[in-house]
Amino acid sequence: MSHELGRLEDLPADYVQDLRDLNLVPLWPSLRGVLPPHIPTRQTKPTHWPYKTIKPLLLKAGELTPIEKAERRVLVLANPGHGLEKMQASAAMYLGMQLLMPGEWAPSHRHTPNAVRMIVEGEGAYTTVDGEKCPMRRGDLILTPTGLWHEHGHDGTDPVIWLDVLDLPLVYYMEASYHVNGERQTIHPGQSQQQYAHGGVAPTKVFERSKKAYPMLRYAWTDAKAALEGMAADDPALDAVQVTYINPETGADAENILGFYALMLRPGQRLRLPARSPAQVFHVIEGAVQADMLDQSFTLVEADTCCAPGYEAVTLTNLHADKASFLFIADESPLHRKLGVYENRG
Ligand code: 1HN
Repeated sequence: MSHELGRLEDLPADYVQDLRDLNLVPLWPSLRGVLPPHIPTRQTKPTHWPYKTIKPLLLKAGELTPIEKAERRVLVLANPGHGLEKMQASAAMYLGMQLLMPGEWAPSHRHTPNAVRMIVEGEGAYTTVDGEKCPMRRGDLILTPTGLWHEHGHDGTDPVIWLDVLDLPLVYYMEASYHVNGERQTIHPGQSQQQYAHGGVAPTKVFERSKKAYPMLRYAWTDAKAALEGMAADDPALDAVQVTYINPETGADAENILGFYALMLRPGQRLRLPARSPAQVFHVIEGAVQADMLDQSFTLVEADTCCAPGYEAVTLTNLHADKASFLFIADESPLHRKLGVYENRG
């Protein structure tokens, strides 16, 4: 049952002022606002950021602002529902397209928010995370989890562009966001990805497993794509051909707050994702996909990105009738599950 509650205007102005002078506020005029019936108020609006509109403006930023003046040369994909200046794609997710030009260097730092990079375009760049040099190739996912040093370099000949996904809005809201600048990292040999290159078996030192909280830092697209194609071929009846990027030591999500997935849509496939509480981001790695949510329909081509608010179903349609399309998905599921607010409403 929902009663009409008293409004602020129903109270004597001098009473409200007396409260305010003592840093007090009556709850009942705002109760329905903070606790709406049945479904949360979501500022996250379905939003589409076409890559072809971003790329020229990002290249222009490369001319206008030298890397030394930017540290990270990024155009932020901001959700207008939150207000552009908030630099949020959703309540917990930040998205940005970052440009590194040949020969440029983005110096080493570490910070409390967790980041991942999904490589969009270009060859020859690399990011060094916790001393591991991770080559950046199209579709690769590279982790830079909380607290780990990271820096970017580029030995190639053409611009490199990637999509950054961070839990910055949440960590900032928690008043827990800060960074520390560092020295150029000493690169140690080895690729964590080689340690975990085969599913179902994990490296075992005598009596000891990896003590690293984040044992695998680079997830090559060639491997994720091969896993999806293998699943699809093995089980033609499987409708959601999807993998989750996990920590290969624990099987948990790769990072603590945001979840990362790759989804394959078979030729012409239409897939309805149920209404679940976390907001989601979709980015086309290969192919073309129509994304329908609420009253919006986005046509996503390669390298396009869009976001969907939580508690809404999303229908994805592969616009290619003769070949598969592949999406990278980021969402707030790990956060919702850990906090106990995760819901699947079907
Ligand atoms: C950051 O450290 C990077 O290291 C990119 O490339 C984007 C956005 C907000 C805060 C830190 C990077 C970022 C960021």
